Amino acid sequence: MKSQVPAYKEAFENYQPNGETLDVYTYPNPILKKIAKPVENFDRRLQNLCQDMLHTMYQAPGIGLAAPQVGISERVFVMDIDYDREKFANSEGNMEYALKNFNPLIFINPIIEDKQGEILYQEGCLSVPGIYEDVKRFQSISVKFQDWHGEHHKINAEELLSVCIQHENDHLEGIVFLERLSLIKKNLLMKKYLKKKKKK
Ligand code: QAP
Ligand code: CO
Repeated sequence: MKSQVPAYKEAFENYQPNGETLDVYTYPNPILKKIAKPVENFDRRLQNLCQDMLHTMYQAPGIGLAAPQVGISERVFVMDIDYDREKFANSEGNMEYALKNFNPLIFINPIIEDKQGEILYQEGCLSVPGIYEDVKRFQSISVKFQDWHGEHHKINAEELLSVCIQHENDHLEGIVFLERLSLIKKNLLMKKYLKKKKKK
C-alpha cells in the first residue's frame, strides 16, 4: 500500500527540521480520556495540524500519533510504520535528521471494519513513555477514512499496520493501550510508569 497522501509527501521531500514540534501529553492527562469529535472542515488548519503531527512523530521518533495526544480532541491520526531517519550534525554542530523511504499516512474520521484473526504485538506509546507490553489485537482489518481533502478511501491492513491503526483509533475513543491489558498487568505497569514519572 503506497501513501494515501502524495501531496503531503511532496511537502516533506525537502524537509527541514524547524523545531515546531508539538507537545505530547502524557498519561494520565484527562485529554487522553476524551472521545474525539469528527472532523468537519477540511481546511488549511487541518492540513497544518496533520503536518505538525507528522513532524512531531518523526522527531520522537514514533510510528503513530493521534490528535488527542497533542491536545486536539478530533478524529485524526498520522502514521508511518517503516522509515529511515538519519541523524547528522549540521554546520553549527547541532543534531538534525533527514528522512528516507518515508511513507506518511493520514487517517481522518476512520472507521474500522471486517476485523479478523488475532495478533500479539509489543506496543508502546508516546503518551506512556518507557512502557512496552504485548497487546492482543485483530490481525487484519479494513478501515474507511478520509484524507485531508475530505476524499473517502478504504484500505485493508494486516500485522503492524493493522495493530498501529487499532492503537491510534483507540486514542480517538479515549483508550490508552494499558487499558487493553489484564488488570494485574495494567496495575503493575501503571505503578512502574508513575514511579518513573515522579522521579523526573
Ligand atoms: C503506537 O507508538 C504503536 O515509550 C505508536 O520512549 C507502537 O510510536 C503501535 C515511543 C508499537 C503498534 C506498535 C514510545 C517513543 C513511540 C516510547 C509509538 C518512547 C519513545 C511510540
Ligand atoms: Co499511543
